[in-house]
Amino acid sequence: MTARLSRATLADALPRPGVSGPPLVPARTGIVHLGLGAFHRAHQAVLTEDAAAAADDDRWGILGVTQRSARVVDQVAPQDGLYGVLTLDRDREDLRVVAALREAAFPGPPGSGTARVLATVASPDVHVVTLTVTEKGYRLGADGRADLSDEGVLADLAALRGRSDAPARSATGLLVRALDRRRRADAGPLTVVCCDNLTGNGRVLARMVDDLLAATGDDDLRAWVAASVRFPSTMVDRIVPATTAEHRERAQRLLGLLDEALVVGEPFTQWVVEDAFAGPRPAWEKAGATLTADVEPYERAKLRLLNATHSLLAYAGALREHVTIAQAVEDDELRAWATAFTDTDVLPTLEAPDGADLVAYRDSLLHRFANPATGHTTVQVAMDGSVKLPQRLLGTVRDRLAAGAVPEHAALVVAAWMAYVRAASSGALVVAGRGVTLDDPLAGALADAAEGPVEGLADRLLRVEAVFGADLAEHAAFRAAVTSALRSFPVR
Ligand code: CS2
Repeated sequence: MTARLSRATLADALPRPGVSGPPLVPARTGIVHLGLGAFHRAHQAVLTEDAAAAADDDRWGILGVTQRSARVVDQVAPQDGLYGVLTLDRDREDLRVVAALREAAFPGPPGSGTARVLATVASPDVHVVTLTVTEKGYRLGADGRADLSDEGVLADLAALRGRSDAPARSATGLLVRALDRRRRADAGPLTVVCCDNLTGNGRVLARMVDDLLAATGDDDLRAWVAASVRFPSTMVDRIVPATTAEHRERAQRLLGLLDEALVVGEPFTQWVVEDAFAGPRPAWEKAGATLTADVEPYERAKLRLLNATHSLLAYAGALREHVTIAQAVEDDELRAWATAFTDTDVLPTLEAPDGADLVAYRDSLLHRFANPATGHTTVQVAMDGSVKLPQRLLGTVRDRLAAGAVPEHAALVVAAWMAYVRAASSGALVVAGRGVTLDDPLAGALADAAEGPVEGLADRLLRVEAVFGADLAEHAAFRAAVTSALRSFPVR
């Protein structure tokens, strides 16, 4: 039987061709990360380790906090926190073993994960909290503010008032409880770095935290957070598909060890971080990150070009039974739709970040999407459309409408999502012989709106205010554009 990856087995296994080991093993935990999914492990954790190694600074180990289950904790704990990142390109595969994750915790019941997270954020060694909890993890209300009716958030606010270590029920609730603990421990200023695909992610998170603090009525805590906690915005980018059994076998061939916590990524990585920190941080610029005063042009370009085009390829691709994004981008018609969408509707809404060439960026995206090696699936990207589209697509729609243009290509993306919702929620969607169901936090409401006569489908879905707000359903020309774009899809 193959041995499992751990500090002891790794020391015996290296060196091996195609494998690199951790350049530095952190001696302390300096970062708490909420949302220990594959993306964090393939992105910020790697850059943090590179930065720490480049600066020979061993303070930046990570406590990774999972959200929904203890699965990742169970995967990494027997491996001493070590895991591999398998980078896949058309003609290249390499594996890197990362040691940045010093600890992992699950805050849910049973167990004392929450107590551990609160105590760690209250440690003076910790200077940064990062988050990748996905769009739905923030429980944003339709107005972009904290949803104060959410039961998980309410339970966390009650725990904050009672100063209890009860298991956390929401990411933002856990965060404000941790901020309270830090203030009471007098552990000093803190920087909270949102790394999710939200427009103006730092500002959005700062406002949500403030909404939650206002609801607690604790004015001292609210004032301390305003004075001592910074929320820089960031743009994060790396395509990280779900790890499959085949990926694990490839990694095992390279490493000679079994890695249950393996993650996979494309070769490209980018991180642009607003340089507005309340205290020390890893020297991420030494690892290739861009530290800048203004992240928003980068973020907007990435969300509107990369993520929105990804969604178009995912919905339209799955409806044509393309299993992977790479297959979807090889479909001439879909590729033409993607290009028309970016060129006609998205590019006019963007301002190029310093010295960037957005047309070249758009071309590079299609090349990245066409990488067949990662096996990134259309159904994975199609998940959670109701919370993704407002962030990546509807800003483009609103900007174009405000400029007096009818964004027909963006309407086609909306229509692709609607056709997907209809097919997936009615059991009619089959990709590679497998039935696909609708995986979305609003699945129930979307299925209700999608049911019924095909005519009227666009109107019914446009009236889902949590997605489209109150304005878009009222816009006759946009409604007509979506209705007409729906004809490009097989809607039954
Ligand atoms: C994708 C993103 O699943 C999705 O919604 O669009 O995860 C995308 O792969 C990353 O944002 C790339 O940086």
